[in-house]
Amino acid sequence: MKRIFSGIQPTGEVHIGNYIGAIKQWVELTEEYDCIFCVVDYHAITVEYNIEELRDRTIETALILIACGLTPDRCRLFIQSHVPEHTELAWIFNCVTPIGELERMTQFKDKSRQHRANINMGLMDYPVLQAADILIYKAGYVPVGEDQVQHIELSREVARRFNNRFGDIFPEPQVILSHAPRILGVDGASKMSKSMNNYIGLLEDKDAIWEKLRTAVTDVNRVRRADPGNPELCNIWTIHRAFSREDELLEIDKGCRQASIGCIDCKKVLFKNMMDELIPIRDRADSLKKDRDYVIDVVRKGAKTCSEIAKKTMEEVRSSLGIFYP
Ligand code: AQP
Repeated sequence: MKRIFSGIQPTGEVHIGNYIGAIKQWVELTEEYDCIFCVVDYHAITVEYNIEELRDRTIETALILIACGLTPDRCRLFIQSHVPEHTELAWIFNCVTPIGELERMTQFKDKSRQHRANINMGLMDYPVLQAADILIYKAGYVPVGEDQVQHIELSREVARRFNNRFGDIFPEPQVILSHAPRILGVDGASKMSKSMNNYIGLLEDKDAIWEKLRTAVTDVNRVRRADPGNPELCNIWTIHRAFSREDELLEIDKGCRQASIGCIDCKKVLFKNMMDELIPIRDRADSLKKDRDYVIDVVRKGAKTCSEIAKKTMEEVRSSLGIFYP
């Protein structure tokens, strides 16, 4: 069975960009692939963070993934730091990765601008650790949002360089993009992001979600209700496509272009469909919150089975490198 790996950072509240850009697709892919999903806590410490919050966010993120459908009967789910071979392999990959490749990564440039006082080595090395996360399991496919595509290309490059120098050990992983690879924030300007105040949280309450949706930027050229709109220029439309039925989408597309419906009418349909999908997730998350031991048990078992694979890969890697390891 073909293997998939993907991860999510516990840097903040999981939002609908993460959900429709990645997690929803992860759940679908468990039908066809051998799936490994991970809460990547070591990635989260590359920027300033609150120590107590990281602990809570890590287990909360795992809990949300389970509530979304990534249950232990469908996939392996664990926390990155519980399988230390990830960082061990990252060190080895550092030795085949030119610094220039890392300096040109868009995320590194963006995060360096956002965190001028803390441009640390980990921030630059982020994609190398990501390559190790994927390749330690020899995963051939990585479902991610558009923002991560450049990093996966670098993982391919790392695998190629390693294989050329030390022998054919790693596959060159391929990206699987979802149908909603880039969701903008409610500001309609930049990517919906945990670290920006522009997101709709997956577990936010109904009123808060409606308030954010109601005021979210749509097609900026549609100033008055009587102006025809263009769904292709509207961020709400990209979210609609992930939550609404085909017949509803056709009707809204037509109504928007002919100005027979307004943005609020369109948002009301989206809100209803979003809630229909998100409320069962919230209900499952609420029950899991009452049984944190279950969540801890899931990630512990996930780490145990992933460790077995990771240890095997590291044996191969050390042997091919010429490391003395009796
Ligand atoms: N706005 C988005 N649209 C589509 N996909 C997205 N993803 C994130 N934001 C969007 C995808 O979600 C997965 C997990 O994301 P992550 O937490 O590992 O990475 P991130 O890109 O750093 O997420 P954020 O929310 O933007 O966090 P911060 O603010 O900490 O940088 C990935 O597959 C990602 O592509």
